[in-house]
Amino acid sequence: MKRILIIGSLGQLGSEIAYECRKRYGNDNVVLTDLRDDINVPLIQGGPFYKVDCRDGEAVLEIVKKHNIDTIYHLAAILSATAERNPLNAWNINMGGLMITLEIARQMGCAVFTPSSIGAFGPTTPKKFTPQDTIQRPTSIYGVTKVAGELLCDYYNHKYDVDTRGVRFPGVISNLTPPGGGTTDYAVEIYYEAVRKHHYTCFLRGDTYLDMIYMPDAVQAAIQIMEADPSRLRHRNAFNIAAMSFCPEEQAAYIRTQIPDFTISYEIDPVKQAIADSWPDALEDYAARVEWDWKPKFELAAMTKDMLDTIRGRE
Ligand code: NAD
Ligand code: AKB
Repeated sequence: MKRILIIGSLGQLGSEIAYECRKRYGNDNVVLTDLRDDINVPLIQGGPFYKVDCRDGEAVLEIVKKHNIDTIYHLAAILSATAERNPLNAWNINMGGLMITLEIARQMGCAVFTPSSIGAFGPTTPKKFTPQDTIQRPTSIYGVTKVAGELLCDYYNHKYDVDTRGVRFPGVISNLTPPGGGTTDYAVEIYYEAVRKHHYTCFLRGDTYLDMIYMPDAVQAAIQIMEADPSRLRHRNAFNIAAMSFCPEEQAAYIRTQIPDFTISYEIDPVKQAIADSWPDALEDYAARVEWDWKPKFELAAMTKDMLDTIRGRE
């Protein structure tokens, strides 16, 4: 039985990985931490939870020892759009937190999952069918921390044999916890506004293609890679994973199949548009498919129906 620590557990990804891990491994075997404790009350009350800064190494080490943790999901981070407003803070949290996690994993023999992102690529990366191993010169501070994080995880694996694993997540679309300040947040907001107002004002251009993934597939990827046979993993960290690629115009067209009078207009945010323009249109994910059998279930039509049905059911 795994004993898991999830750092950054109340965020968009952390909250859903936490629910799934508690279902699979038992509530007491899944310990949660976050900087905040004012959301997701059922999660906080459903098992061990600590309000802790991920850079507080002593506090995190104590939790790892107390709960005999063997696997850490490190999910605390500042996302791309927020990071551009305060690069120093983004660097400190994204790199400081990861470094502490890897050091503790080295001392205590824990496995570590850390997500990278499509943000680890930049304008000189091939935009279409982006290969697993290719040019990585990102132009956002978020991307800089993601590339550095990928390298750091590789380093702790090569140098200290820490069992580090990870994926490059596309923009994650979900309906439990709101997204935390990224460039791809529009693709979540659009569904809420479609149900509430039948209209969405998008901050990206209508023809901006980006990779996206629906949360059930994202959670499956995070758990599946940690359970994968290590002897099959040629890449350990930063596997490209792809599920769907679309632009706001296409997403709006799919929404119209469910809400015929839905309309979209555009008020471009130049900072977010510049970030999106620097990212790939669509990744190639052959390595993940071959090395740990990655296979997403959701594409745009099925996700759109599920998102709209779920949000309508709650409104
Ligand atoms: P999020 O912003 O929704 O959640 C991050 C969580 O970390 C929040 O609950 C926040 O309170 C917590 N946190 C922030 N600073 C902290 C600190 N100093 N100490 C402890 N906790 C702190 O982010 P997310 O979308 O869940 O992303 C999780 C990871 O996945 C990040 O590494 C992110 O870069 C990566 N990722 C996310 C997406 C996406 O679309 N959501 C895509 C690619 C990669
Ligand atoms: C962001 O937009 O910052 C994230 C990501 C793709 O990493 N959603």
